[in-house]
Amino acid sequence: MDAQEYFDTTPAPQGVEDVAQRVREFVEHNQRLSRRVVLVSSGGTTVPLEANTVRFLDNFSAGTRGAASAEHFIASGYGVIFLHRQFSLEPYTRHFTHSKNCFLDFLERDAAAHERAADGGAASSGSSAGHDARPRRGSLRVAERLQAEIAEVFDKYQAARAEHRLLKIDFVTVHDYLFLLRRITMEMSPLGKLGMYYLAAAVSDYFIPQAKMAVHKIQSGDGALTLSLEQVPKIIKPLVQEWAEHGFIVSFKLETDDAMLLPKARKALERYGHQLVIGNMLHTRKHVVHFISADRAEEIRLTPDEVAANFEIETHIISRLVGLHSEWIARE
Ligand code: 9Z3
Repeated sequence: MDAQEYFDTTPAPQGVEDVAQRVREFVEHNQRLSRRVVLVSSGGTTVPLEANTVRFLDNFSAGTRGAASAEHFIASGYGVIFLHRQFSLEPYTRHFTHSKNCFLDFLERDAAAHERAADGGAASSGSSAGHDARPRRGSLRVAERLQAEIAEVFDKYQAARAEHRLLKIDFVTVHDYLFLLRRITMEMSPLGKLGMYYLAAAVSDYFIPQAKMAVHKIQSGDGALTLSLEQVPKIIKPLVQEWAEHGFIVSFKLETDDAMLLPKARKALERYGHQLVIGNMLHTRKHVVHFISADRAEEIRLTPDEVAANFEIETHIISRLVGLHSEWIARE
């Protein structure tokens, strides 16, 4: 089915109009400041097998690419609309949330404050109650060994908040994603060339249309389960041709077979006629990506030293994209 038929036959998820309102305000705010705005999509989409969903299929993606890219876009002066899978990695918090340590490991007792308070308390004993500023015995603080690291991220996070540079919107299913993508890009269209669309989410290629989906939990007594899935409509087409026709549109192509990557990336570019496809392989995606556009192909690869230092390839990706976006804006 094509995109129009999909939207006509699939019930819209709740809350899309609330999101549209928030995006409109965000876009207007950034326009007043003549800021560029980028939509970053991130994380995997689920495909429900039942309307009352017990089972679903999922697409691989931790959200690292999207969350890291969002931070680098903000550092480069952009406003970022971060459309992400619920509970996947998010800008700033990503440095701490999905680690093997839980957040309690980041804390320690503030023994010094406790002693200071105890001293102060002794000196002023007998004074009237009610103004006791002593921290309770449970006073906690960020562990000494993490102070510098957390402070650095905290400052960037606070600045992004204070400058209203980040709007976060989450999705779970491929349906949420498609409806939100359509609505958000339409609200972004007044940005014209100042808008960028950076589609890093791992979007399912297959789904079960509403009319063919089981309403209740599929019962397990009948032996093997055979599923028939249909193709998700190619959403980049209306995105490029209708919803964001003046924007700078970057899609990602993910493959696991080396021989497929560049041909498939080129094919996507030809089919949709957008500005750039970034090709990446599942197992090397953190170290090498390919930029494929109509007039050039270039590789971005971390050096061995950068790999050893855990350097983020998104730093290079975003700085290159900011340059390409500037060229796009300057073009007649
Ligand atoms: C990507 O290729 C992303 O770079 C990754 C990032 C999902 C690999 P992580 O989130 O991984 O950092 O763990 N995203 C696009 C994947 C995709 O579904 N592309 C479609 C395709 O390949 C086209 S829209 O056909």
